[in-house]
Formats: sequence, C-alpha cells, structure tokens
Amino acid sequence: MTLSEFTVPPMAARHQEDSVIHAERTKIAPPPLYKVLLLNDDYTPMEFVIHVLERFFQMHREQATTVMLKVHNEGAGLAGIYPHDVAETKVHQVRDFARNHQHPLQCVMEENQ
Ligand code: TYC
Repeated sequence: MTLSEFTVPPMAARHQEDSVIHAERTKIAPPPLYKVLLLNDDYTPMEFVIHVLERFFQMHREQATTVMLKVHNEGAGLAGIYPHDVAETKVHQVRDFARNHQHPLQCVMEENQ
C-alpha cells in the first residue's frame, strides 16, 4: 500500500492518480545578463581604478591591474557580468564613489548579447 492510499480518502486518491502533470514544452528565455564596463578618461588615477575593481568587483590586485590597463589602452573594459538589478547597483556604486572622490570615472551597463 502506498502512502497516499493510506492517508487520503478514496476519491482524492483516485483523482490524484488520474491527474497527469504534462511536462512544459515551451522553453522560456533565461533572464538577460548585463556587462558592467568601465570607461577610460584622462584624469582618474590608475590606482583609484584598481581600487574600484577590488572594492566593487571582488578582483585581486593582479586582475584589477590587467582590467584597468585594458580600459586605459582600449577605452573600455569589462568589470563583470550580472543580472539587471545587480549591474545597476554596481554602476551606481562606482559612479557615486568616483564622484565623492572628485574623479570623472564613468561606468556603464549593456545587455550581454
Ligand atoms: N587613463 C587614466 C590615466 O592615465 C587611467 C584610467 C584607467 C582612467 C581606467 C579610467 O577606467 C579608467 N590616469
């Protein structure tokens, strides 16, 4: 005897056995992810950008230095990839932190296609 036969009334047990839950065939798209990018400028100190990458993007100094130099040499660089709300928070944290230190460092997000 199964547990359900033992614990539920006959009608309910029969209903439960007649019901078939069909697998959902329609595939839904995974939620979009967003790149958070740092942009180069002529004034923000390199050391400040490294600190930003360590503080807000959990990078070690070596990786932070590599990303900072990529931004410096190529104009932009990837800080991280996150769901929309996390990416938005990172962008605001970086912009606020830079503004509070009177640096023009810019941070943007774009959908990760
Ligand atoms: N170009 C800056 C300098 O020479 C350094 C820098 C790197 C600024 C990355 C912004 O996102 C940036 N001091």
